[in-house]
Amino acid sequence: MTTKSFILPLLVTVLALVGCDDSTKKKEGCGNGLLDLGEQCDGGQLQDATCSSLGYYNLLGQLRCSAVCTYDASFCGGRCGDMMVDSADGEECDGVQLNGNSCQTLGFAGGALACSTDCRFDTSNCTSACGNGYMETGEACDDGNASPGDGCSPACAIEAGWTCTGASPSMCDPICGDSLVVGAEDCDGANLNDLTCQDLGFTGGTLACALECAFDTSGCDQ
Ligand SMILES: [Ca+2]
Ligand SMILES: [Ca+2]
Ligand SMILES: [Ca+2]
Repeated sequence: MTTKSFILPLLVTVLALVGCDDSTKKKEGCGNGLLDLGEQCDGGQLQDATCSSLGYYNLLGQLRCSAVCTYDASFCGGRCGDMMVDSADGEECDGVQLNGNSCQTLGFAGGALACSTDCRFDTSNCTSACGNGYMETGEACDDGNASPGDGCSPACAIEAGWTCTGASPSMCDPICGDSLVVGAEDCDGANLNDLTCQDLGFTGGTLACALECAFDTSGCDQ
């Protein structure tokens, strides 16, 4: 065996060992560019995750991998769940951050405002009180009482034939011209509230309704 023929196989063996050592080293540890157990990412290996797939708003942002092989979303903008209210991205709230709001600022009498998992206000535990004279969310009117027949129902809905202001308390007035006789109206259009001239003390004649929903007795006989 010549020296040359001895050295060549040795060199090949050494190179192979070095190569093997090198590839063994590459199989473990953060920074080897390969995804190892417990790593979210490594270098450019991001498991196909993007800012968007992780729920971030900045779709043009670039997801990166940190030095400790966790996702670095610092260029991804905000997301729902990061405890920051990203109003520009449509969030009303985020977690316990309610952006300075409460049930009261949203028009309810009281209760506990919460934030849903999609960063919208959850008003299910807010409370309103019909009849307190204060217009609240969920009420069409609140005239300060629980009486029916005055325009605002005991459930704070506007009754048929009435119109109510959105003030607190609501002021309700009959609608003259809707053919419904309510409140202080004598009549409305052709609806004479089932009354006649005789009912009103006249001997006869034809009862009519004036434009302002009061009786017109000019056609009644004395
Ligand atoms: Ca957020
Ligand atoms: Ca109320
Ligand atoms: Ca009417």
